Amino acid sequence: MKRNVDQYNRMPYLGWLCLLGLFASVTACQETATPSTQEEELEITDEKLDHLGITNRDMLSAASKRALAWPDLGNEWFVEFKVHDLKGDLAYEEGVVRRDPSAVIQVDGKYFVWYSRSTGTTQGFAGDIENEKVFPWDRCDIWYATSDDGWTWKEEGLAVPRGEKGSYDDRSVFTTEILQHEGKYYLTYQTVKSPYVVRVKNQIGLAWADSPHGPWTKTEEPILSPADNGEWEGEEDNRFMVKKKGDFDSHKVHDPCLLFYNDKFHLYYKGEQMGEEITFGGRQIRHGVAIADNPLGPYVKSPYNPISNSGHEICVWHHNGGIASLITTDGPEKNTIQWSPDGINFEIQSVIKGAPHAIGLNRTLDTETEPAGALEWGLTHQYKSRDYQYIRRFEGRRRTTHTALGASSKRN
Ligand code: AAL
Repeated sequence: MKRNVDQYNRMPYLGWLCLLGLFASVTACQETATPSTQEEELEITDEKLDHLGITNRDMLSAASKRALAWPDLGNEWFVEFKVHDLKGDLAYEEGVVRRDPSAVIQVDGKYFVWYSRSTGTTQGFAGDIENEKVFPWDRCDIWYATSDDGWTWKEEGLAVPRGEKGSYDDRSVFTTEILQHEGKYYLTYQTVKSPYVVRVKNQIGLAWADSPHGPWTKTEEPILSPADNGEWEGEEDNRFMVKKKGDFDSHKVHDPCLLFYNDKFHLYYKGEQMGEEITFGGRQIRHGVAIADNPLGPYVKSPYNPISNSGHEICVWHHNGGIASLITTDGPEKNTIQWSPDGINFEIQSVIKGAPHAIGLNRTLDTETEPAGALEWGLTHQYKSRDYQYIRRFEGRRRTTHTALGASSKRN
């Protein structure tokens, strides 16, 4: 039975429909976004009302109207997580920062992971910037570790060091990701040049090798930089004072993750904007993608950027011919898993309770067929204190029932 449910404001409605729709729903959204009349027809069946627990079809609250406009999603992407300590060299070590693990890959039967490593406490921007650390990820180098079982790890040593004084990466190299492609290995990572002031721009570097043990060759220049169309206000080292904010990535390009997709190299990244604000969803953090024919670049930012209006660290994987993305921490769409058929146009597939931070996915898992397959296990980091973070293992599991102890979970 069809009912007119739109005597009120239809815009939030359409907004949520766009926000939560699958590709098909978006098509529908685009169609209904330009109706010939002000009226909008939504199909409200008795079955749908029963499913949503809506008793009176003539008295629909704003929440009920939104629920009726939700796309018809299953719970295949609804995942919950547990986090465990690792053993060996990646167990917590006082005085050492190990954070932002890369994806886990397997070579000759051994798991490999790369990560940011530094030592010592963090003093922040009020300290002696020239000699101290402004963040735990300041003065980092990229190290790596191996494991036979994914639980006990051996730290193998330095993979990619900071550059020489005066180079674009002389202050810190950190938050790395790995791509294994046609017998070669590509590490992408964040770079900062001294001095590490609040307004410093962050760039993305790349190093490649023929073996996961290196040696690593860096590209001469960063492969990605922030947009240059923002304008600071005044000389104070303050990132909130701007004349113009500029693109979503006008201040920092972060968390690079390189995927080979549709015969091109897709560099997914997080952008921070000059003059960032706190909105109704928290920090203004968005994701973009830059695409290249060659792994070493040049990378061209997609004209569709930003491709996510929320999120934090990049966590993307191949699924069903498209790309899936875990969106955490910041923005109105945080704690969602999204999927795009083309690596650009992402739609929400599930809204989850939360997720481990800075996930390094396990690239050995089957991610193409099972929606949540990529999240079965991998690595994450956790704050032991403001100064020290350590790498842990997460396990994700699709959740389909909520039952009391001893009760049956059987459904008709
Ligand atoms: C992380 C990442 C980047 C930031 C910092 C270290 O969560 O987004 O890596 O620079 O925090």
